[in-house]
Amino acid sequence: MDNRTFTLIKPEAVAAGNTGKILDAILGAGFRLRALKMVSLTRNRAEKFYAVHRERPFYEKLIGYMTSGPVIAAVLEKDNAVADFRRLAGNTDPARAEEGTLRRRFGTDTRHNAVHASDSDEHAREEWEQFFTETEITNTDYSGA
Ligand code: FUP
Repeated sequence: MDNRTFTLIKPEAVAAGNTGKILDAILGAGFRLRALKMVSLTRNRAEKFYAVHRERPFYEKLIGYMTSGPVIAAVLEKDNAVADFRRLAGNTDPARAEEGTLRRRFGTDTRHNAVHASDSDEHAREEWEQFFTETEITNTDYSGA
């Protein structure tokens, strides 16, 4: 399905009280929320989520960070969801992200960069399936959020 993507609001953004502002920006950009939950990742779950980065030098610190506090997981829907949400998220490094992007507004450095943004339809599905069952993802059409 090419109109859905997956995001995590990362621990520093949740801890700083920016969850509401980030969700507001996401909704304001035209995304609909299809599923939402707060989760404290175990090491096992974080390792599975970031398995593709296992050999990278930043991996251990990334896992430590992503298990340091609760995250907010969400399935987002919009035409062209994956690409449009990556644009809204901005560059991996908040200092290089465009003005107005979520990472520029709420991130502090490349690890503490406020949000995850799936990089393909296939990965988006693999990622949301780690957080939501099919029945937890709503298909109902409704106005507003
Ligand atoms: P992105 O797709 O923009 O999230 O970027 P990557 O897939 O390259 O990186 C995934 C996550 O790894 C980033 F969100 C944060 C972390 N990371 C680091 O901690 N250090 C780095 O140098 C690069 C990435």
